[in-house]
Amino acid sequence: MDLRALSFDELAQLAAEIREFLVTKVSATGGHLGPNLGVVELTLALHRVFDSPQDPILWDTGHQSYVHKMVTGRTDDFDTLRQESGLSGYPSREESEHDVIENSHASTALSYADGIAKAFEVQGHVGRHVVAVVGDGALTGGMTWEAINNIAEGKARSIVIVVNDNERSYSPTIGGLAQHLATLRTTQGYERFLDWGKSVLGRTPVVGAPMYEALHGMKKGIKDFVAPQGMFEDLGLKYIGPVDGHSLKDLEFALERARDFGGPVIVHTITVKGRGYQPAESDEADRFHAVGIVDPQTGLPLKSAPPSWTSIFSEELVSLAQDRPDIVAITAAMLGPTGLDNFASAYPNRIFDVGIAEQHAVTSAAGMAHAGLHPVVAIYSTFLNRAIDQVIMDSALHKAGVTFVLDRAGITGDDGPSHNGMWDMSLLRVVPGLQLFAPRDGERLKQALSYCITVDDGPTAIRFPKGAVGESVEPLRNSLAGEDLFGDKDADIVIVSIGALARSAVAAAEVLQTQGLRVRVIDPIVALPIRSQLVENLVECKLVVTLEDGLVDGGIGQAIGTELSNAGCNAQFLALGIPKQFLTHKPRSVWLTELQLDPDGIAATIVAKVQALLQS
Ligand SMILES: Cc1ncc(C[n+]2csc(CCOP(=O)(O)OP(=O)(O)O)c2C)c(N)n1
Repeated sequence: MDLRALSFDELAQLAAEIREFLVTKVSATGGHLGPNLGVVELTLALHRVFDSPQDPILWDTGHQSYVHKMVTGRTDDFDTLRQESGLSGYPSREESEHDVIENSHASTALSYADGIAKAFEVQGHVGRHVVAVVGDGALTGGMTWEAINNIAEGKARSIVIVVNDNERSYSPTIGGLAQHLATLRTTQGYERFLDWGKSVLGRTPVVGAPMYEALHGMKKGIKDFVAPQGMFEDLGLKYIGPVDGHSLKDLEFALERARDFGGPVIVHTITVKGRGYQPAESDEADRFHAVGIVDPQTGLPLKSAPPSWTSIFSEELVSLAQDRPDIVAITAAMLGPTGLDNFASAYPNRIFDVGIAEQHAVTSAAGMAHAGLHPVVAIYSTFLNRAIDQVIMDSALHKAGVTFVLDRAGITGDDGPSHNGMWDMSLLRVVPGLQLFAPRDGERLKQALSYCITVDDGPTAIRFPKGAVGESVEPLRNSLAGEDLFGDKDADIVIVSIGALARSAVAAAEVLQTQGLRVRVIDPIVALPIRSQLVENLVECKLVVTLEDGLVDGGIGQAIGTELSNAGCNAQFLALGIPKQFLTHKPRSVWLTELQLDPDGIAATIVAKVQALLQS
């Protein structure tokens, strides 16, 4: 569709149709509904003013790129959104030349844009621009400020930064920056800019004297007609706004000026998350940031959710903290999704939302531990990746009693490669003194949490997957190895199951038993450090199989294998888990089957190993 051929009235009509389309499609598949409803006009304006892909448009985080997908030829694919082989929920370079970054970890777009703009300069690509759209939430991440510091230097002249300010991350965006944006929003500069914009637009369809004056005015000092106290200006960046992010005219006017300015510019747009969809607009919790399958009329889930790992953690922490006033909780802008909302309601003075700032969260927690608190940092496993240095240096080296609770660990599936929490165990394995628990069920999660909050001389971590927690897997007996879940103590084959795949390990053992193999399943309970009793308990068996919902490379299984070999154990060894590859979006259950981490797959791999051993 040629967006540039449409009148503003036609565009308004198109925007309404896009919203209706999004509600219909996303309510059927699940996805980031609220953020995308908020950027309909912004996306249309960007694609009219800039020439993607010649002018790359980078979506920070990328969860708000649905409309961009629609206007770049992917409307027909929305029935498959986030489904196996279907449309990705984030930009995807495989899908389109209009998609540039697909990492979906927040706050990276400005650095990417800085690099692209510098490359344009070096290569002499005159006239090309790079646009980075960054939310007020993503703007709280440290990388954006490292980027702004560089962009303000002026060597990346073709950058246009669009701040999509909807006052929200999931919950309202916090911190001094959010307050500053609020100040900018409420200055009279907003009205003055718009009035000025309208009058100039009215007179100037294309270029001409008034346009010259406008540009001249801009170069002379945007401060004359925008918020006078703009921090961005003080940092050396031109600032345009605030602009009504639902007015196509105002947006285009501002974006054209930014495009033609000749240096890095920030355009501050004000949008409403969930715009035009009443259930989202009136949802104070998160404005439908991300939804499952919902009734499009009411926005209510079609199925009630069974108890999740998150909800078990959420309730248990509230209960444990009752008698422990030193327990505090930290979230990096994910209060609801990590289950800390209950803690926040129960102990409003003991919750800290630090913004999308995982590195800061970890080091701030270490500071709190130093001063006598016991912080519980609840974070998605995948987002801990960027704070590993802080875990090692600020937390472990300082023997800080901090508990990390890693939700969405292992394969998450639907959100694609960036959201699988498959690195945490390999990364945490190298942290001196850190104790890690990968509970197999809700009961073990509670036990791990009540232990971890007593550890005050080093970091502890608990990791668990996304979704329903399911029934507990009761132990057969305690053993030196941990807890036995299946089989005799002197079985030939031992499956050491780390974490939430325990049920599958037991089911696989049942299959193997029917085939005449003698199998024992144990849960070591403590994933890290590898306990010597576990190793001693395994040295006599013939085949040790480790199973984990994490990367095989450098994982807990390989750590156990190394310890066994150091102990002179002659047992054969097999480590099962996630191979070192980026897993595209498809349901967790499908991936587990494909990677042979479901009961039949585990059993088949073990049978193949046994057959190979018998033949050798
Ligand atoms: C490093 C990192 N931490 C946390 C998240 C989870 N997350 C996804 S979107 C989001 C909020 C983003 O807010 P904002 O940038 O304002 O975009 P909006 O959804 O409001 O448009 C968060 C915290 C993430 N993607 N990356």
